[in-house]
This record gives sequence, structure tokens and C-alpha cells, in this order.
Amino acid sequence: MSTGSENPEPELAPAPSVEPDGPLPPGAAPMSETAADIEDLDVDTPKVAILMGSDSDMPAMEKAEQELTKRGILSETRVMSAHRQPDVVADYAKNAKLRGIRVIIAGAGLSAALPGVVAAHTELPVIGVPLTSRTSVAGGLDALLSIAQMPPGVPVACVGVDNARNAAVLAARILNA
Ligand code: AIR
Repeated sequence: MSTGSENPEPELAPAPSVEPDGPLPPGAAPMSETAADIEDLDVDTPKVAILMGSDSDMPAMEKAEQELTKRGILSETRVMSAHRQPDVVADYAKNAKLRGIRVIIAGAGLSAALPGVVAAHTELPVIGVPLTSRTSVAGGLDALLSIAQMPPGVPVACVGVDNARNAAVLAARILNA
């Protein structure tokens, strides 16, 4: 029968108590400074997200990526539909800020909910790109109104129909503001 004495647990040193206002260990920076330093780090993470509701939006939306690349701004491009994959969109929008994204460009056609749904789940600025698609009505007016007519308190910036390049120019201005 084991008495528990054959392999005695090693004695652990007591954890140092953390005094929020006490002296900092040598070399440690105060929390606020550390957070600011992390924000200032010029790491190779995308600063702009380019989202679109369908693969069929890519020919119009790739203009945004081209413009950002020309300006040396890192971006990431994702296809996700607010109607077909609502959970994917919500998760992406909720995590974007933590991942270092600073501006979100979102393009969609028809009942273009993507920019508005993204804006509902993040504090980041969202730029909507109304797109024409095969079954658009009135040359993309459907998407234009869907994106521009957001309710008070949940803004989405809206560029012209199919004008993804302008969304990138605006994103660059926001980043430099
Ligand atoms: N869309 C996709 N999910 C919701 C919306 N509003 C849009 C896409 C695309 C259009 O519907 O952004 O512009 C047609 O999509 P698809 O996949 O049928 O070509």
C-alpha cells in the first residue's frame, strides 16, 4: 500500500505576490507603457481587411487590394456572406480589432448586408462597397441603399458603386489620420 512518502511532492516556492501599485521588478515597464509599445510595433500583420460576400465579387474587390499594395499597406482578403455564413462573419468582425486590423472594407451586391453586419460586431471603421452583380436592380442601387442606409449609431462609410479602389484610398487616409 502506498503511503505517499516514496515520491514526496517537491516543495514549491510561494508565488511572489503582485502588488498593483508596488515597486516593479528590475527592467519591467509599467503596464500602460507596455501596451503602448505593443501598439507601436511595426509588425507584419494586415492593417486592412477586405471582405466580400461572394467569389463573384472578386473582380471588383481586387482593386482595393491592388491600391493598398501600391501604398505599402498590408491587407488580407476574405470571402464571407452575411446571409450564407452569418456566424463566420460575426466571429471575424468580433476578432478583427484584437488581431491588429484597423479598417475593414466590405463589398457586397444585391441586399448587401455584409458591411452593416460587420459594423454591428466591431468598433473598427467599416467602408462599404456597393457592387453590381448578375441580378442587380437599377445598376447596383439595391446594394448602394443597403449599405448607405444604416440606422443611427451604427455607421458604415459608403463609396460609389463598384468603386473598391476608393475604399482603399479612404482606408489609407484613415490609417494616416
Ligand atoms: N451576397 C452574398 N450573400 C449575401 C449577398 N448580398 C451577394 C454577393 C454577390 C451577390 O450576392 O456579394 O454580389 C451574388 O452572389 P453569388 O454568390 O450568387 O454570385
